[in-house]
Amino acid sequence: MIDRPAHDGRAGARSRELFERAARHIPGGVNSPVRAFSSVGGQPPFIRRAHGCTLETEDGASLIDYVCTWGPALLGHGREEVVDAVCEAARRGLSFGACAAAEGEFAALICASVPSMRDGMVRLVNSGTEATMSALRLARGFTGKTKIIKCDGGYHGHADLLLVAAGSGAATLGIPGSAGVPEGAVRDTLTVPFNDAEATAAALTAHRGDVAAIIVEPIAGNMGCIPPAPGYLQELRRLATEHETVLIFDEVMTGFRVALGGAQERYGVTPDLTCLGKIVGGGLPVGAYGGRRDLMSTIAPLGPVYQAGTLSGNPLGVAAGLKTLQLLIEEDPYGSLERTTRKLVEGLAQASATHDIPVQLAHVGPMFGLFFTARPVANYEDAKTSDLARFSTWHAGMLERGVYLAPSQFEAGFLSTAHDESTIERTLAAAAQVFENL
Ligand code: KE4
Repeated sequence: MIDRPAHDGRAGARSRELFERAARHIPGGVNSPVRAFSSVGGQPPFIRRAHGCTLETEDGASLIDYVCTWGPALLGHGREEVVDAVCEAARRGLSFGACAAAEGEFAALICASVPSMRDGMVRLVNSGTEATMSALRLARGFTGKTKIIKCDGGYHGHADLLLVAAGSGAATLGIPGSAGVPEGAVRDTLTVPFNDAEATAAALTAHRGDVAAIIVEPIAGNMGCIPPAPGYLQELRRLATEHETVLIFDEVMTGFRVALGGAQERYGVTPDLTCLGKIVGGGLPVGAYGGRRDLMSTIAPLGPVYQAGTLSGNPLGVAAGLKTLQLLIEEDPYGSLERTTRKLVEGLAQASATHDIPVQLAHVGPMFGLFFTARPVANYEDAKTSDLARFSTWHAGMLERGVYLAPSQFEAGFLSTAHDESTIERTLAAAAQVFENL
């Protein structure tokens, strides 16, 4: 093992060996592409253990984690009450494939917490992808319409109909954004810029009477972190109602993160359907979609829209999600999370300004974004003006100083309740050094 500081998170000999071994049998050595560090260079450190806001790597480094397993670890890694709940459930059986009491309890608590589900229903699935895929099928089945509108740069999982390249104009038909996605699968998917209600209105007008759904991340978290412009979400709500189009908030990332009731609670805009993932499973594979009772009553076995899943609502995911939700309700950490994140973001702004590094910073609750550009960032086009080479140097510099950031400019950063004052101070000390050398 080369002599390196205990906090140096770059892949050492052990991680490199494990990466080489993984790559023999797993495409790219990873089970999800972004983990390969392709867009920032270098190799990923392998994680041996995670606790609180700390990751321990196989090379013995201890890192401050701002990925939080892409959002789920809002209560920190390995929160004892959640682990205990999962272990207790596991001892009763890993999966029944049959009805169990905790599912109804969990569904009731989700519906009580998420405004769009308050008088409605929710269906548990196993990932955010399943949640959005199912919600869109439901919107099409309920309305009998075929087109869907999404935002350029919005990511809603990897279902074919959502893997669409950005449309050149608001009303252009979708073109595949991935090999293996046939033209027909995206022909009815329209893309518009985020934060552009006019373009959305134009797409609805161009396809009047045939747009089943608008699906949007209410806070864009897959092009960095971009908050909604004032009035944007309210206008989408008005347009969807006017056109009898289902408004779907993809809150897989923002759900239970930016408020207990997600972005829809924070901004006071209630969609017709909401997709959840990440935190709803407390770190286990759980997704969910739900909302208006008339819509959800169209789902099998009540109605003609089919959706199913062997492990949907399984006892372990329900145990983790239910306990996580109960703790969030009991502890209400949102004020503290807001203050801690603001301290981080303000500190980063100050450090970058000290070294004349043009950055755009944004945060909503405990999710934040940093772009290396002088141009204000309101949508994906703006985000793409970020200096990606500079981002890579930033990412590597922070990793070398013990701070583990998402390995892509187009991802958001996440805090947990385990990030405390000293965590932020250590992060800002590292950032000052990296900005100085950028
Ligand atoms: P999953 O199928 O990965 O559980 O969820 C898909 C999804 C849906 N909607 C939103 C807003 C999402 O952010 C995601 C997944 N997010 C990515 C990171 N931005 C997960 C990380 C990964 O792909 O490895």
